[in-house]
Amino acid sequence: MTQLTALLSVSDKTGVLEFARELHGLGVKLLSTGGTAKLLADAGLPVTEVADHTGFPEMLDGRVKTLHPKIHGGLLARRDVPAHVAAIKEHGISTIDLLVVNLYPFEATVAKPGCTLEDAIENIDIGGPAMVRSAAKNWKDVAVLTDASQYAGVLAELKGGGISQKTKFALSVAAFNRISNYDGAISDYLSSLKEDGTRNEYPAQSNSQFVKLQDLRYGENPHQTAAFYRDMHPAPGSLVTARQLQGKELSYNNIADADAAWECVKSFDTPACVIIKHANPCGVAMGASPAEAYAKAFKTDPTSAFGGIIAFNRELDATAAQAVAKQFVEVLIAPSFTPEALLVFAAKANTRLLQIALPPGGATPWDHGRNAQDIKRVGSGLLIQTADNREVQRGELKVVTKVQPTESQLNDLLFAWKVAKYVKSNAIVFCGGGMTLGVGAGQMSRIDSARIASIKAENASLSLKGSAVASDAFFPFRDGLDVVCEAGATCVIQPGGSVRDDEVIAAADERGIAMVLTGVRHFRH
Ligand code: 93A
Repeated sequence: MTQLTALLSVSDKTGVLEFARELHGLGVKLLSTGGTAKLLADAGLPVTEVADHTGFPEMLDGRVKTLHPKIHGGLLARRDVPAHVAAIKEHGISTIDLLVVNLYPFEATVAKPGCTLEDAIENIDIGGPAMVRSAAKNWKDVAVLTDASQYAGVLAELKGGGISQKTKFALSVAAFNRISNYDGAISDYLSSLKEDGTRNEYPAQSNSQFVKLQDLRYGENPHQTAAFYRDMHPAPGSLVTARQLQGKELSYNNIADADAAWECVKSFDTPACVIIKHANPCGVAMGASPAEAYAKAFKTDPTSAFGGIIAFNRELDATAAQAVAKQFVEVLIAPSFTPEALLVFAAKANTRLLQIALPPGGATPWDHGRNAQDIKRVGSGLLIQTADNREVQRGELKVVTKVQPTESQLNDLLFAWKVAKYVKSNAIVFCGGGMTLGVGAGQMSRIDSARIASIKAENASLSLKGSAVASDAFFPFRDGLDVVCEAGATCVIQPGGSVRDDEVIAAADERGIAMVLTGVRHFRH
């Protein structure tokens, strides 16, 4: 068997001497760069310096050490392609079968307080990643080790007769992951600076996934700074594709609320209007026209609607525009505006008008124009989950009471359920006739949300008699159900799944109301 060659070039020298010693014991020829070569030679191992191997000295303070055809030819040549074998032979290049590299400690360097731009730049490894990429690309012929944790496994396989293709592929994937993270760290770090090394708080591009759209005047509060970014490839129909037709600059809270309004309104197939305050819907309604939908949505909670963010899923016409213009509105969103509607707002130059095209296919299919992932920042970490893009279909509902809901009750229940999904938990939403009648949002107890929802209906002089009510999660006790029934609800939609479901269902039967279970929960925090 031909002798194997290993090239070792590591910044973090942990475990490398022991590993090299074992390789030597297995008859592997050792090639190495300056510092690594010295460590091995000092320990008495026979090692050839890369500079001697290539016949080209390390130069430019080590910036050029391994960037040589004798190295890259040896890593990249395919052993099963005769032309490759002939070419390296012609140029006196020998193959390298094992590459052991870990990179200049860029991440650790920039993490140090007081790190200068110059320090950081000198710690950008060029030759190491180049070799890692060459070896990882040619994984069928070359095993590439980028972390000391891989040494033992590779040694065991070598002793067992050779490194398997499975392992070589896994090593190649790990190598590309490492390079990708390394480059990501460099890109993030450099993006965070200006050319003089001072901090650029909101860079033009933070990393390859997001592009900055604008700096914001401030964040959630005036003492916070903020910027707005969008995905490199935004989903059609998402908020970031909006065109602002007029009005003051959008604020941080405007954007967050506009997103909540738009996400909710675009989930309806029929003309609908959503009014948002502090990320919660304070009025949602369907109507034969945008004007009718708005009038109904506004009725839910005229007090809270003041200064709201209002979204429509149909072209905004003059009639609806005139109605909306009577109230103070922060942001108005629609897929389009008639010229007459625009004229109504021309007199109100501060009102922000956003035009967003509906996603192709409208409200369905459900995932169109929605994020695949939700991301939340916590402490020094991230919580990432698939987005709550689940919509319960009529056929999935399970009636659990003696009383069956009527067709019109079912429509109200499904409407209430749709709205509840966009209300912060605990959510209790009373509806009837295609509009919200009372919304209880964001309370720490479900029963309080239920009480608040009925108080709000009372404040708006809306009757809850015969209403439909949705609860975003199950009733843990019958008390919450008692509150909504006493307020006037005659049908309920909720996920079910409580250990006390039986008690809650019995309470519904006792009160002679209809209850359907969705089997799906919509917590929103
Ligand atoms: O300065 S480099 O980007 N230029 C190179 O040609 C090169 N080749 C290997 N850095 C280079 N390396 C890196 O040197 C390796 O990735 C490794 O981190 C380090 C090992 O150097 P030494 O063996 O001299 O300690």
